[in-house]
Amino acid sequence: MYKIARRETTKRLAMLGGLALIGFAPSPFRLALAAQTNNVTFVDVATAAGIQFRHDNAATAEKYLIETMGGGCGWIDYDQDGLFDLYVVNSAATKAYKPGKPLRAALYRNNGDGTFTDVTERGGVGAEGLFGMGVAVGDYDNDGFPDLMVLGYDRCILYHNNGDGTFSDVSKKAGVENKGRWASSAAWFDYDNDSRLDLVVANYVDWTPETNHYCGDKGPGMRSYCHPDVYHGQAPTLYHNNGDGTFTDVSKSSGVGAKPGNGLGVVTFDYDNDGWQDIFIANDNMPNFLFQNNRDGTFTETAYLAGVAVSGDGHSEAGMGVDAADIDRNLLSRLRQ
Ligand SMILES: [Ca+2]
Ligand SMILES: [Ca+2]
Ligand SMILES: [Ca+2]
Ligand SMILES: [Ca+2]
Repeated sequence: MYKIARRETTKRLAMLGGLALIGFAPSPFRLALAAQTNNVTFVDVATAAGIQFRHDNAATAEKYLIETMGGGCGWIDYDQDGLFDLYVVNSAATKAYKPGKPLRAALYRNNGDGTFTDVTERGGVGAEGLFGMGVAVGDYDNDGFPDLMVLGYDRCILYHNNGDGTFSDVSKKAGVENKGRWASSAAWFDYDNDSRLDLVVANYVDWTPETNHYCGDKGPGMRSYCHPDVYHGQAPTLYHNNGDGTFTDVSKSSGVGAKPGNGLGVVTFDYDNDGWQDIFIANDNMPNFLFQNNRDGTFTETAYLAGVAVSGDGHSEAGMGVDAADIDRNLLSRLRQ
């Protein structure tokens, strides 16, 4: 037995919540709801905490599609002192964009007193030259120190945590460069229950600088970014952890890479409670993927059967992120896109 929340329902609830909080159409009921629920506030302490990082969107008049994406970030307790440290991802120079100084990602060590120290250089995790899209944290070699998988356009970087404050780029040796694909996000999970983390990567579209179409009206300042439908989608990648520091690309044999998607978000969870991890991929403007784990190294794509491929009225949605959680504590996960 399984149960997945209808995304339309959750989306409407989210919209209702948003309306209440920002005071749109402020009925007395909504204002009362806001007064009850809006009792948590946040203060931006980034500057005071010593986090100086600024993401560069690398925007140009050429309107490269990769310029439309943010970099993402992740918490990682890389030195295992019990305090979460912060890794933030950046873009890079392109054929059309030449920044004044080289761009890099950043690792900030949590000092435990509300401040952070930039330890990128010592850590060796700057990812210079990578047009980054996101990061996934996981201890793939079970040595007790979490490692960094940095997603990016045309390639990815796997940084192995050496346990002494430094990391090594092992992408090539590990076989997870994801070369030639536009990786937008990824998740570490153990799909074959061998206690070693495997990796699923959501890929976006086959855009390249050489195939950068002109979209929008002709004329100075009239060019716009293209819709992703202008390009072909890319299938997700599934890497199996061989247990010796290397991975095997099992996208084809597992069925996960059987058809192209426009993946921007991925979450792994056991949606049918059979003890085997399944995969959901949020696709941009095309039906989503739900890969049911067949417990034999293969997956079956069941998004339509499970009711999570398209919206309630049958339209594809602009899926750009997804999470799963047991929000009503009935031990069944619900999807939120
Ligand atoms: Ca730490
Ligand atoms: Ca590790
Ligand atoms: Ca595994
Ligand atoms: Ca399952």
